[in-house]
Amino acid sequence: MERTLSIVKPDGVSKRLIGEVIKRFEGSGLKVIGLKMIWIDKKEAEGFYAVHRGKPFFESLTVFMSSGPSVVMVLEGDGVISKTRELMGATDPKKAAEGTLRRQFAADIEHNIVHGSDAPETAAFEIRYFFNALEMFEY
Ligand code: IDP
Ligand code: MG
Repeated sequence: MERTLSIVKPDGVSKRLIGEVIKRFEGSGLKVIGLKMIWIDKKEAEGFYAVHRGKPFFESLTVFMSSGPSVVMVLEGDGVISKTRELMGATDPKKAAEGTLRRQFAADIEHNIVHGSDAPETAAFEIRYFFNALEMFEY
């Protein structure tokens, strides 16, 4: 079964959107198999977003991601990667489809409340980055 990593980013947590994000994922038939609140530090944010190192927004993004607690979760389901990306909407909320999480709640392209892996390989890396085998559950 396909898995993905999602994060309710610090802006999403401070806007009290943890429940809203999980409600939409679960409401689409996806299963939460791992879940925790963590405060990502600057170095961890840099490692997580290593593919974006060198881009103009890298410094600001990693400061933002370490600015408060996040909720990280592992989701499982058929087509979970594309389903979560669809529910999130485009990176830039101005370009995100009507009714998506980012369109509805995000402030701007950086502060866009939620993360979701974009491919099976990145999902595998991202899940391992935050979760060990004992923190994910079959049910
Ligand atoms: P994604 O989260 O939709 O997969 P990515 O291109 O992987 O988007 O970028 C990772 C994160 O970096 C975005 O979610 C957003 O927070 C931030 N970001 C991406 N592009 C920009 C930009 O042009 N300016 C500022 N922040 C950006
Ligand atoms: Mg991405």
